[in-house]
Amino acid sequence: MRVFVFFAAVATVLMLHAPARADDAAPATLTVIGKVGTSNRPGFDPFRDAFFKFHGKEFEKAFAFDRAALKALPQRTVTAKAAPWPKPVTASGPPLKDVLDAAGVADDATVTLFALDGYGVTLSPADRAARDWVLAIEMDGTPLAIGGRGPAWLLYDTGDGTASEDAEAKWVWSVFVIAAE
Ligand SMILES: Nc1nc2c(c(=O)[nH]1)N[C@H]1C(S)=C(S)[C@@H](COP(=O)(O)O)O[C@H]1N2
Ligand SMILES: [Mo]
Repeated sequence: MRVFVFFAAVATVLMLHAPARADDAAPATLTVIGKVGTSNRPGFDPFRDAFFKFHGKEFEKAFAFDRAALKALPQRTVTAKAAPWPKPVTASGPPLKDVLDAAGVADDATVTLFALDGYGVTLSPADRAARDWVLAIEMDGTPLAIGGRGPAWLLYDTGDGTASEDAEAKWVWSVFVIAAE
């Protein structure tokens, strides 16, 4: 009897800690591909990875983040303003560096951030180090949506100033994949 109670207790604890079923899991919203240090998903598959295929993004190694994983990283809030915008934006999310570190991307890697529309911006190691780049996932406390500027928006703080057109061109919205090489 005592043995039974013991095993019942162990079974209960195991059930409470069971991982979420696959259909409860959140989808990846941002994937780092190429020269990552750790993979947490299988390599490119032309059938499963239809949208990566559409964009010609094939890879062996990749590290995928769902929103919770991005929120679990340190968060920064930036104020940014570009000339054509109606008002300054308050946006928050993890620093680009923390995202790349979590994926095991080396500091001397060049990265290109690609958006859903195919727009891409390449940052050399020097470009990466020159700014406190943030991958915003919220604006004014509201999650950035697909169809808006989500899933992620590359920005940096401009304080009271206004970004130049060159700077604004680097602020990629709707980022979903980062290629490291
Ligand atoms: N995904 C994506 N991000 C982008 C662009 C784009 O075409 N697609 N254009 C860039 C350029 S050149 C500018 S000027 C701004 C324009 O959009 P916004 O000022 O509304 O952010 O976004 C930048 N980020
Ligand atoms: Mo632009």
